[in-house]
Amino acid sequence: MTHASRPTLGVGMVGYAFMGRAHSQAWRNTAAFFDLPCTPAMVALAGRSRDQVSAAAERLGWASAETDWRELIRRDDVHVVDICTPGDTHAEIAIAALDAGKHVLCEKPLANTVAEATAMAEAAGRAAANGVRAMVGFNYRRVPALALARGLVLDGRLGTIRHVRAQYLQDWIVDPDFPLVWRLEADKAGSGALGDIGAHIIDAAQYVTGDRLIGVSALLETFIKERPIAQASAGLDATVDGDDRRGRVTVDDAALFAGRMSGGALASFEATRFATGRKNVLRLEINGSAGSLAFDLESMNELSFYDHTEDPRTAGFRRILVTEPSHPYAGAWWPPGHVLGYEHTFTHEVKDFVEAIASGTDPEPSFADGLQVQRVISAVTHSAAHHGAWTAVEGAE
Ligand code: SOE
Repeated sequence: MTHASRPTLGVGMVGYAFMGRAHSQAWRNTAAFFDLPCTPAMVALAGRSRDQVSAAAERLGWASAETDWRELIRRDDVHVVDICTPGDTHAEIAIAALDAGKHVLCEKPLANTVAEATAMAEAAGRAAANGVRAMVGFNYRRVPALALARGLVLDGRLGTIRHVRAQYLQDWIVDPDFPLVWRLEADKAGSGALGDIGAHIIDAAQYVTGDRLIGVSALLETFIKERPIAQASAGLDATVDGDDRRGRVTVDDAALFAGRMSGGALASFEATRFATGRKNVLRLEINGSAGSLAFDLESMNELSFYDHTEDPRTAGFRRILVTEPSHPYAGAWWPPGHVLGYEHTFTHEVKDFVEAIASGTDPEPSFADGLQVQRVISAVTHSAAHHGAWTAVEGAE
């Protein structure tokens, strides 16, 4: 089938800040690199301010702009709704879109509470019965090296998994004068480092091992309790604008927890925005009876693999450059050794989502997966509020 004769998949997106920009580039580029069964059309972008959303639509490649997401959902030319707004709006938009028969891609974390995530997973279940698909945007699953890691675990190359060690380290709020942006307000973001970046390592660890966290013992800390009031739309790069009023930080700055995985492994997780000098470090190490894997997002085209079955005289961690055509996603891009970046994870996410829609299969991570991560977050919050008391993850056997 030529590209021109393929059906069009009309996409509408809500939100156009950091994640909206990342998703826009994916919707723009995926069909140019992957042989998609249908062609995404960037039909409309929704945001509250007419001037700003129109300018963003033009800059990011959307054909039109809406000032109300409800209008986006009502449009017949929109088949997919992509939600890139703060967590407090995810449930309302996603449920309305699914109930209206639109496929939904929703940024992580799925919601701000277990109750919201449960309602969203139920809506996704109802929609699936009518061929409507929902996926949550844990984009790091689509780093080729992490997808390869998952494959090696599935092939049994690690044997029985004993340890999972996961870290997500940033430092963008180390300065006590960094303003109180929405990510630091519980009513908008749900939680702090825990839900924003902790959610990523919870999902990545569970995805790579195929196991689930069943219980946790946790600590949460808010080092800076008050910060200068920010302008409403301020993002990660916000600056103080001379206003010296301060407001209360209502989320965690850092989360640290130990856990048990369903397969018997012991796990440790650390998510912080106070790791000075660490800008966006996602590290995952997994030790099994037959070998180990190590990944670091700062070297995202590499995976370290130790094969414990090799001759001990020559065994050792070796660095696999994950850019071969036989590696996940890599063949669609450049010749071996020509590396990929952060934005490609979103392109791969869109590819998988579009293929699932076209083939009528449920994409992963599903809203049920997003709900399960939310339950882990809730168990961590509960444990931390009870001096680190052991807390079972709801739904875990
Ligand atoms: C900000 O902390 C953030 O942009 C997260 O929200 C993203 O999900 C992560 O990929 C990078 O850091």
